[in-house]
Amino acid sequence: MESSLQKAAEISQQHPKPDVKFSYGTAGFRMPAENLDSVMFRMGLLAVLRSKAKGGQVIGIVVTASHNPVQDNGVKLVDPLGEMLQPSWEKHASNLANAEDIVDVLRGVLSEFGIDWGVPAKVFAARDTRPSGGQFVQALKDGVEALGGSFHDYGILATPQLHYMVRCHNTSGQYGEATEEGYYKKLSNAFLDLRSLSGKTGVPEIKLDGANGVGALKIKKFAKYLKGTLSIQVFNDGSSGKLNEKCGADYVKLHQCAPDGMDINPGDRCVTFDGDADRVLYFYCNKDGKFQLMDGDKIATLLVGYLKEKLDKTDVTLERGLGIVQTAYANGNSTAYAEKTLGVPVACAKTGVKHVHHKAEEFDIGVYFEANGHGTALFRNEVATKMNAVVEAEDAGSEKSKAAKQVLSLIDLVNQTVGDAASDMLVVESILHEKGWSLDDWNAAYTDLPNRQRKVTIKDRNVIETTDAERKVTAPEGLQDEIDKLVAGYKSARSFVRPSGTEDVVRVYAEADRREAADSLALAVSQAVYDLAGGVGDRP
Ligand code: G16
Repeated sequence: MESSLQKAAEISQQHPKPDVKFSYGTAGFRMPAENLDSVMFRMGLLAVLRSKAKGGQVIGIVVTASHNPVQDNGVKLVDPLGEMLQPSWEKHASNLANAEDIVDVLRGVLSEFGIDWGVPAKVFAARDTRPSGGQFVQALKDGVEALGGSFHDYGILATPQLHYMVRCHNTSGQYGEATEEGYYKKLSNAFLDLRSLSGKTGVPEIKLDGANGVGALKIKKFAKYLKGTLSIQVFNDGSSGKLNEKCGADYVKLHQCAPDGMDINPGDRCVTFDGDADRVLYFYCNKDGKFQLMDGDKIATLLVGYLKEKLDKTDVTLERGLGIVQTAYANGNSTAYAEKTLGVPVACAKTGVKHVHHKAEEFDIGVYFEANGHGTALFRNEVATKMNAVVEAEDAGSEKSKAAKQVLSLIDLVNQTVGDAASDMLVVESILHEKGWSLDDWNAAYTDLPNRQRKVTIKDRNVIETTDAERKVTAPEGLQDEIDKLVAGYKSARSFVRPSGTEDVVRVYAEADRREAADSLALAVSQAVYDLAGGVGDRP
């Protein structure tokens, strides 16, 4: 062990640490690519320790900065069932990234978790389409191999595909085959089953904004497995535009407009992925030419409504039930719709998949979606067991049996490891197709309260401290009072601010009864943040 640690220290000289303070944020480390080489090498080292600590199961590493601009990059670790790295390890990731003496930190982790050095370690890695990705995968490999771990490079994958590979491998193929083809086969088979169970015909046409990222490449491959059941026209496929520039799910959500590079007519069914294809949103222009966004809240409520309908048909009862998990960004009307109209409990967690995912595990079926389009559904094994029992007990042609089969196919269509734009899109398409709904029909379920998000740059975003699932500010002093005062001046209004964990900004969210009110509240709160928390650059 000691010689491996010393070897790692030696090789780390080839990956010198810049004078930067690193912190494992909402989705790992994220910043301008030029600062990240040493972090990559060190995350390779940490992944080896994590794999050993988990009895030799595979640990995943994704090199991506998702929705950030192309000059950024990032890295995050993936735990054995494809979920985000256990939060208690994040501080070790940050310590290792910042360490002058890496051996000291590695020894500390080994002893804190009583890690057995003799356990062989395995790491899977993949990256998005950023130009800096290739060299970073090499740095990861250097780290993994310096500590004697085995390394498998999947090349370019959508982030949720790598999460999927990790789970498949660690469940010995029970979850699926750990190959790209295996992923397409499992999900497309489930989609085709849902199609035939629906008894409906027709080929919906989709216009997809691929954010000039990996999702555009992968959806073209995926489409071939769908056997002509869906027509997907891909825009922003990376052939000319820049990654995430004026396109992609983050842009569409933030600006509440269609992306550049897309040709849209009223009524077209439009979809947007983010840069690494773990978020998806739908949008369209209605007959009056007004832009309509179907965000993560709309997707979650569509899915939960569908599941509830199917569960009711099967008469199956679930001890922990069906629930939905949202964050502070969820539109107030979506929460009311879920609770009052659908009759489904809603839990609130802090922003970040790592928080919402764990909250969703408390239900038998936990559907989580962030308003930005990042989400999935988690199904406990009992759900499939109960559905299989219904299928066995009931006549094959009965409504009960059909509903149970539909739930079973849906379980296979969902990538339960993390939000997955392609899988989520196929879930939405299955539901819309079965119901015979257009986006207008779906949108009519409830009307969003007008809302606005803004970003404010301040000297040090860490001066903003929050509580109550990030809905209230505790520092700097006086900021929450100011927000409360501003909110009181508007009808049906709500606003909160929090430091981003992926960008060097403070995020501001506001909603109110009217568009102008939401915009003006968001502006006023942004100005308060700028004034009271050390704004830099132009005042909003
Ligand atoms: C990541 C996380 C999401 C989070 C988003 C923004 O998404 O996975 O859970 O909502 O960052 O986080 P923040 O507001 O802290 O910047 P992605 O798609 O960028 O990986």
